[in-house]
Amino acid sequence: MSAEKLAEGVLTGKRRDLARLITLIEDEDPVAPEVLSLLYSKTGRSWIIGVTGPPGSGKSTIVTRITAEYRKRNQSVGIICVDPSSPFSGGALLGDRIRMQEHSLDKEVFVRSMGTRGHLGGLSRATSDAVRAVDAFGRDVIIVETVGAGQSEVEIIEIAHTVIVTDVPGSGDDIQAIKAGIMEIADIFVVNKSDLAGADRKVTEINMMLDTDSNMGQWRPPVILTNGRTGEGIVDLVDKIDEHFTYLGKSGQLEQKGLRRSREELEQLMEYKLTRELLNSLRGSPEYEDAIKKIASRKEDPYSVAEQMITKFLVDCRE
Ligand SMILES: Nc1nc2c(ncn2[C@@H]2O[C@H](COP(=O)(O)OP(=O)(O)OP(=O)(O)O)[C@@H](O)[C@H]2O)c(=O)[nH]1
Ligand SMILES: [Mg+2]
Repeated sequence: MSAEKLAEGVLTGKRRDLARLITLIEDEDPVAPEVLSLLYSKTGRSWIIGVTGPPGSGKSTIVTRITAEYRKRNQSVGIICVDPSSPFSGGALLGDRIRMQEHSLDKEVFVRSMGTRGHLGGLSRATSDAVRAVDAFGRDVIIVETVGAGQSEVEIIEIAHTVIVTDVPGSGDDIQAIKAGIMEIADIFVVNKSDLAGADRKVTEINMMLDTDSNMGQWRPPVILTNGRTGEGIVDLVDKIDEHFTYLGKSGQLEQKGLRRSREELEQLMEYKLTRELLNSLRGSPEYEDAIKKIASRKEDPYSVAEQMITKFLVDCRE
C-alpha cells in the first residue's frame, strides 16, 4: 500500500489503516516516516494524557475508567499501552486487553499496545509516532500508559500534555518509586486503591512533599484518591485533567511545550539521521576497521580518530 493511500485511510477514520501504520512504525519500516510526514499538518488536535506509576498500581484500571468517563462526555479516545519491558509485568498485557475489552466494541475507542521491538530508545520514538498517528486519526483524547520505572518512560511522558502519576497506599517504598524521578513530572497525582488501609495517609504524604517543592509553578498538582474497582474519584480526576488543559492554554505553557517539543524532535531526528549516515559510510571500509585496530592497540586514540572521521565526512559531504 502506498504512503498516500495509507495516510488517506488514517485521515478518513479507517481503523485498519491506523493499525497498519502503527505496525509499520514499530517495525521501523521506511514507509512510516513518509506517511507521518503526510499526516503531520493534521495533527496537534488531541489532548495527550500520560499515565505512569509503579507496576500494579492500577494504571490500566484507571485508564479504562477515564475512558468510560470521556465517552460519557462524548469525547473519542485512543489508548496506547507501552509494553512493560520489566519481567515482573509479564502477564499484565493480557489483563489489560481483557479489561479494556469493555471498550472494544465502541468505535470511538481505539486501543493499541506497543511492543519493545526496535533499537535502544526506539520505543520512545515509536510511541510518540504512534500517538501522532492516533492524533491524525482524529481522537479527542489519547491516553498513554507506561510503567514508571526508568528514563525511557520519563521521556515518553514528555509527549503528554497532562501527566498522571499513580501510586497506592502502603509501604514507604512506593514513595521511593515516586521520588526516583517521576515526582517532578506529575501534573496530577492519583492515590489508587482507596479501599486499602493507609490511603488517606498516602495522600497526606504526597501533599507534604508538594509543600516542600520550591520549583513548583502556578499549578499545584492535585492529589486525588480513587478506587479503580468502583470508579470512585474518576469524575473528579477527569475534571482535574480538564482544569489542567485550561490552565496550560491560558498560561501560555501549551505554546511553550509545543515549541520545546518541536525543537527536541527535530534535533533528535537530525542526530539520528546524521549518525546513521555517518556510520553507514564508514562501517566496513578498510580505513575504518584499521583505525579501530589502531585504537585497540593504543597506536591511535579514539578522541582524535572521531575528530578526523567527522571532519572527513563533512568535507566529503560538501564535495
Ligand atoms: N483493591 C483494589 N484493587 C485495585 C484497584 N484498582 C485496581 N485494582 C487491582 O490492582 C491490580 C492491578 O491493576 P492494573 O490496572 O493492572 O495495574 P497496572 O498499574 O496497569 O499494572 P501494570 O500494567 O502491570 O504495571 C488488578 O488486579 C486490579 O483489579 C482498587 O482501587 N482497589
Ligand atoms: Mg497496566
